Amino acid sequence: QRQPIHPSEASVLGLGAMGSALAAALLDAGRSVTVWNRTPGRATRLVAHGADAVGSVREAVLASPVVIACLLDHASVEETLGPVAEDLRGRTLVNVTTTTPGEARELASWAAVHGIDYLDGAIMAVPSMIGAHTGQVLYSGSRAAYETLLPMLEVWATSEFFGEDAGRASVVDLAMLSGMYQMFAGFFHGAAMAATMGMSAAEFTARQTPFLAAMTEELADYAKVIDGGDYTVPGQQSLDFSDLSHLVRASEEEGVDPSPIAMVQELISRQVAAGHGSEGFARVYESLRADR
Ligand code: FVH
Repeated sequence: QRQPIHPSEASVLGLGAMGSALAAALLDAGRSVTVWNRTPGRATRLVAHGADAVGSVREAVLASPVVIACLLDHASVEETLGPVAEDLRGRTLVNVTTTTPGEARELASWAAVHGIDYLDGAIMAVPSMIGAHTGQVLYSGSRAAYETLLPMLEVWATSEFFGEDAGRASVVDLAMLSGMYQMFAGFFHGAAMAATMGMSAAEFTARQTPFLAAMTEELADYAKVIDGGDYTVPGQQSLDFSDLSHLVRASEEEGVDPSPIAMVQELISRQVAAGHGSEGFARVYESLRADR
């Protein structure tokens, strides 16, 4: 059976900051690329670089065996791809739009119904890191698609495959971002506290950065306790000792919203109230983990 001849190797849907970076990296690597964007006029630089710009999603889909969606969110992916489901049949869809795990699984099921090979991607990089190999893209979904496309995917960043459940890459991505944003929120709270005695955010940062860096050394020990499931192992800082109500009070006294630290104190209090005060601080994990 003769294979269909495609004018390009990959089509990129969505030419925002990230979609443009992905398309540019593919072109830099000598790949032929078709591009589409909802709002016209965003393809000029890519076209100068060798991309073929088309005016409809359907044309973009029909142009390549591999379709890469890099849109705003899950809703925009559904809105864009829904009308071209039958055109996607027999092609590979790589969706690097940020979605929740459930949304990724929903798209994978939709793709299966329409005979589309689905690979979900979670980009752990900013656009300037694409092609510079300083970032990572996590994948889950079709193993065959991942293995076949790996030489192309590696043009963007280091790739890692997390299994055939399409939601898994998103779980890892969002778990990493969750840790990061909560660290930032803690930093903002600390900066707001320091500001009440006239310390600039820059001054506070000079103190906070090395302190936080040193504290991240603790994470590996917490991980050992969590994975071992024994919060009574000697040498741990206890939950009773970790009571943070004075931090909450201090924040209130200084007129600073205590929300970030109050949230941590709430997690500690739940475990203390359940009778675990003498156990290690890592037991806070038990207030959070999924019951599976
Ligand atoms: N930029 C980054 O640093 C992060 C890094 C981690 C992963 N994200 C995710 O990548 C997706 C795209 O992000 P982006 O930075 O390219 O985002 P924008 O520059 O805002 O471009 C958005 C594109 O989506 C198009 N779009 C929006 N809504 C629709 C729609 N309803 N139908 C079709 N296309 C739509 C938009 O088109 P237009 O506004 O120019 O017409 C842009 O092409 C995202 O999931 C990040 O979380 C990037």
